[in-house]
Amino acid sequence: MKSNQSLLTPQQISDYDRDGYITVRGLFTSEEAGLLGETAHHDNAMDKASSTMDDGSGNDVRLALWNHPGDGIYGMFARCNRVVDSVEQLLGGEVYHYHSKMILKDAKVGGAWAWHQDYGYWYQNGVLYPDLCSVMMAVDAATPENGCLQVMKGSHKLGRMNHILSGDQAGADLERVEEAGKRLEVVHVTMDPGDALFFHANLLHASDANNSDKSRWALICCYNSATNDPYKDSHHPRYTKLNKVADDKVLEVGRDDVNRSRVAFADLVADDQSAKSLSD
Ligand SMILES: O=C(O)CCC(=O)C(=O)O
Repeated sequence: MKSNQSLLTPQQISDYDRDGYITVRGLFTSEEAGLLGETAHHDNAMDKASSTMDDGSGNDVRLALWNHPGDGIYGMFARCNRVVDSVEQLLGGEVYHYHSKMILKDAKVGGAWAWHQDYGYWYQNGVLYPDLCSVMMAVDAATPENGCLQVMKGSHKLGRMNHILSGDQAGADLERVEEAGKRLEVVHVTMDPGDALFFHANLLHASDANNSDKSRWALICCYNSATNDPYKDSHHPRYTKLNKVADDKVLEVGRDDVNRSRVAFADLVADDQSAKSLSD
């Protein structure tokens, strides 16, 4: 794949504007996706840095989060042209890496995520506009059985909703979620490794617990527009130039046993002020 090519078609961009998300099948090859999965599933540092929250029904919502993409395989996925150029097309200009996270939804115990908008959290961080985009990259196949992501199509146009803390998680105002659900289609986003979902910061999304015997891990890289630099410091970075890498770096670094895990994980969730500040 050549660097700097315009990846998304005008149709994909208008679908994103209308629905708040697009799915790009096979954005990564099976070898690239396989290296990501193999690295992640054997990554002791990531396992140790992960945080677990109760989903309110006794299941574990587990994730590892880091603010700077690094030079390892996760960083190559987060910084490669095919992802970042696409996000820049969707947001209409330069973006920077806001953070990345690995969602470690394990077989049998992986917890549910309540309906929420990411901007419901990020609003607390001094981010003025909802000009952010997340890219969810499937590490394992995601199906309704193992708790794939669900999105409410077109809900990014509802504007930011109030988010209310319930247990460890902040969810969008349930009355409004219910009303939105009567009007908007809920889509189960099934994905294969290598597929990517690009979604708007105000898109309502949720997922069910994983009662199956298959894990459902996913890498989610989040980007903020360079023009939307937060007006105050928070636990996620203000504008920091993102150094893009050529697409073939994903394979090059992924095949390099020594270098592929080079990322500094941050245990940010345990003291994540975004959710807590919602209870004030
Ligand atoms: O992966 C999931 O099931 C949900 C993740 C999510 O909603 C998030 O990280 O904001």
